Amino acid sequence: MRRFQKIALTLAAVGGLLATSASAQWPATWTKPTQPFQVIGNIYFVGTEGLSAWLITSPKGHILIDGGMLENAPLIEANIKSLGFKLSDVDLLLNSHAHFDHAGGLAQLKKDTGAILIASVGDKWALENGKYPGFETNAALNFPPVKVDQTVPDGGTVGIGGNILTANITPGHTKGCTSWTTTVKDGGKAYKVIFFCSATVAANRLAPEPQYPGIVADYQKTFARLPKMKADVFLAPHPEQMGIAAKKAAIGPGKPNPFVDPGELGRNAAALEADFNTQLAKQQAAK
Ligand code: 4NZ
Ligand code: ZN
Repeated sequence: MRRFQKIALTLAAVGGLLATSASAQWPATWTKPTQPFQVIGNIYFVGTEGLSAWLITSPKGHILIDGGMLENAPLIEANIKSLGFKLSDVDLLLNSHAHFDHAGGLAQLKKDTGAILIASVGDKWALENGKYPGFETNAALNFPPVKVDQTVPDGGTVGIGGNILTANITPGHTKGCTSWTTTVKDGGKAYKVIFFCSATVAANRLAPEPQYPGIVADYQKTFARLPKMKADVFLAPHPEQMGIAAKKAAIGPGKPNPFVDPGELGRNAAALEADFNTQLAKQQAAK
């Protein structure tokens, strides 16, 4: 297994995950296997302990959202198979955003499933070049490039069988950050689901030299939009961002599905916006 060794990051902060301006290593949870499980209806968690990957199944073919790190591809594949699904039935790959920790496994997954990849226009370059825009020369952030077969605009839909997903471009964390939304049926009821892209500042430079032109306005646009979006089920790219451990522990026959929480998107959006404003002020003061 290839491991990312200690790398020197001259970054202000990396989403609170990594050390500041010091050598840092990706959290061990990101590549740590964990049991896949049914989240709600035909949606399954197939990621690792620290990086989400989502399988949406149908008799006509399955959709897989995110590939984790490069090392995660075999773990995701094993999870899909252990749930009783076939890799060859995965026909569509999607991505929350084009960072090494969510897109690194996509090239391998594409090869092994034969699926096509549909992604946003804004993230196409990063996916096809395997680079972190704005940190192009930092090899530790590279990942295997993967061809985007088709692009989707904001509001565009993709799907297989009865599973239709809408691409909501919520830019900032990346230029083409895509929050996919869909409706899922469970126990005779329909629930709105968001596969949230992310809106953390993480390692992004906001000022004085922005990570990409227009990044601050993009985050602000996203924070204006998120409160208007409604979701009964909030699914995040990092499992701990959605309190997955507590939810998993609360799953049980006859109990309400713990993943149904119509307030979760709004609470996250407010916290993320507050953090963004703090980081922006800090970065502006540092110039
Ligand atoms: S992320 C870095 N995708 O927000 C950047 O969890 C962004 C993330 C993780 C790590 N980085 O630059 O080291
Ligand atoms: Zn990211």
